[in-house]
Amino acid sequence: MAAEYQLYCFDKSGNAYKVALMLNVSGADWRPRFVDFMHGETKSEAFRKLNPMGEVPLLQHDGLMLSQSGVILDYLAEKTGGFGAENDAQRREILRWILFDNHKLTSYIATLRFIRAFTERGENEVTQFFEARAKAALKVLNSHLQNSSFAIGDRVTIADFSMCGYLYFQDEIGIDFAEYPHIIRWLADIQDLEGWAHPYDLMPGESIKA
Ligand SMILES: N[C@@H](CCC(=O)N[C@@H](CS)C(=O)NCC(=O)O)C(=O)O
Repeated sequence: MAAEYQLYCFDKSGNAYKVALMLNVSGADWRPRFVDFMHGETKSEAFRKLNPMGEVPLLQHDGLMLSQSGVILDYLAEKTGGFGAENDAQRREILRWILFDNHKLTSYIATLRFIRAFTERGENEVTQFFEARAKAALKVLNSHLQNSSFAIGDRVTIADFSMCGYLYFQDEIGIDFAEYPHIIRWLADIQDLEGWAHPYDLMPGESIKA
């Protein structure tokens, strides 16, 4: 029987990981569908028919095809009843951190990591620029986590899943996380959740397809 949720993803995608992690720690019945990003599948006509934005994650559920990790996380919080807001103030806080993540944290870190880990471009003005922007965002998050166990208090929410998306790829980002001790503590706390797995173990890649 087909799994309830089908996630279009690949193992190098921290954006897809945000959703894969949510599905896994929620104990959802889900199955990954490998998207061969490294060989251009997201640019293909067939994929653009599924998602005109040409991106993973893409979640198929109940006749819907959802894109944008923040939207999918919000949808899953509603469907599973877990890791979402318990009141309006929390809903706004979750949205605030997800927007911060999409604009300032993931965007710079993901691009920096991509250039460093998957291209031969080497260090240049672009990597310098992205590194400075990434570090500024990490500093904001680190300061916040000094006084808060998780993004919005003592409870893990989808805002945490969004922001941690790329941060388990530390070796590939090329930034020393020792400067961000509260982020290290927070990542370890998320890692303690039942169902946590590293992106490379949770989603299919070139060698393991699903
Ligand atoms: N804001 C989007 C970002 C998604 C994104 O950048 N996905 C990348 C993989 S990590 C992608 O599929 N890129 C395809 C391409 O650029 O062709 C989200 O949160 O879902």
